[in-house]
Amino acid sequence: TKISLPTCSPLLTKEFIYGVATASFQIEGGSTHRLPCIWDTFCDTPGKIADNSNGHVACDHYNNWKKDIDLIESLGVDAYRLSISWPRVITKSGELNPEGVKFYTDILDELKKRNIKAFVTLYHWDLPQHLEDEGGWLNRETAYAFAHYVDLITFAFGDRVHSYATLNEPFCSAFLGYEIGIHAPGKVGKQYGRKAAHHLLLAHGLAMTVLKQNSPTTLNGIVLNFTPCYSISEDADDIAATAFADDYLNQWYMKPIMDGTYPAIIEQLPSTHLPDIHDGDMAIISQSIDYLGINFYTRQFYKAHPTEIYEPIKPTGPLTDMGWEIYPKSFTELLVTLNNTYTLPPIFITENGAAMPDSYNNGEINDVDRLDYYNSHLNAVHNATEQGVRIDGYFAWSLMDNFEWAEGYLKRFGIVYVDYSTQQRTIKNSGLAYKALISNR
Ligand code: PNW
Repeated sequence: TKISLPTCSPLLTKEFIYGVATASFQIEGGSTHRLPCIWDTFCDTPGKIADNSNGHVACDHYNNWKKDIDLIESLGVDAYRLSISWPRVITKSGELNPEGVKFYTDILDELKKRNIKAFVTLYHWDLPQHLEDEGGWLNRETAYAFAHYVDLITFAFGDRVHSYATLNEPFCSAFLGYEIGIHAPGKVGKQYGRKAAHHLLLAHGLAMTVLKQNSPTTLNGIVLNFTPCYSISEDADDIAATAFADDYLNQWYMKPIMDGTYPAIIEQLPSTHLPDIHDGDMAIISQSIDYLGINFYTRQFYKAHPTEIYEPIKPTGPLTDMGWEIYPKSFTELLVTLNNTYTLPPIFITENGAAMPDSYNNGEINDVDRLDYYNSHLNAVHNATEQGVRIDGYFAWSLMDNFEWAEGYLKRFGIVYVDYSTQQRTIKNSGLAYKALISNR
């Protein structure tokens, strides 16, 4: 089995960028060499992580980074998307930590040597704990602290980077972390989510200003995740509930950046749930970006609810190990709809992939379901390009199995298998198919 695309596809040209993606907390370990972050604290809170694990060792990428770059090179990818651990590179007093900076400049130098483009995400959820102690993303000052960190680190990285993303998935930070509490820091309350979201968006905007100054030649943007919303019926109440869910969960992060306004449903929210928007904030948030990173995994059905505004419906049909429905058609629909709704910059698919069973067969890891997922979803991306959407690249999530947040190490998204007792890496069949696709272009 392999990944096959229509012969004339733009996804089969050398200009299309293929990559693999990771995030600092999920792979690095090396936790004694950095400040504590909100995910360390969350992992230490009983009942939060499915296997009671933590990120102290993870894939021990902190010690294995060079071999991991060999692995990335062996896959033949054009680009590697990594994230920078803020608590590794900035001290409590807000200065650069030379040890942390060296860790990343060594990696970036090595990538450059091997002609692999570095796509650097500046925030993939590992907020320094001391900033959370001051209110975290509920505190407007955190946005300024982020801009300060971005100023220092981009200056230190110089010309080593191809592309920066300010934030990864502010939806996850704000909604999962501060509204329903299934991610760090585990706060629960509708009075928190929108406030955290606004400060995250402000942090993005302030960081964009810094990037335009310090790093005008890199591609600078943001990574958003979308879970397209579908109504369970043609019933007007269900359709209205679904539209609300889409504005609340997806467009809440997209529309401020593209149009400088929150979705109109903001008028329906109680004043206690509203963010504190200062004059000028929306202009900072909506300044131009060079590209938009889109992460896609699944879609979600909704219906109306007697007391809540919407109710998600438990998915049926083919599911991944996360319990997420496999429905590639909604990936195409998402990209086409966004293209019709907004004036989009070039798009990179910055994450797509699946947690799936891995079955061993004579030292071979035959993850047919994951391979199928990549095949169908790359074809979904192709179909979007056929309908006029400009897409410049695609990153598989993830390079290797890693700490899958609230699921701990129980769910595996890698195209490379990690044996956590030996830290041995083995390329899965999906990884070999991805490599073949890239080299056959
Ligand atoms: C993304 N949701 O997380 C993250 O960027 C990755 O770090 C993560 O490993 C990957 O997807 C797989 O989960 C998400 O509930 C987590 O909507 C949860 C959701 C979306 C994205």
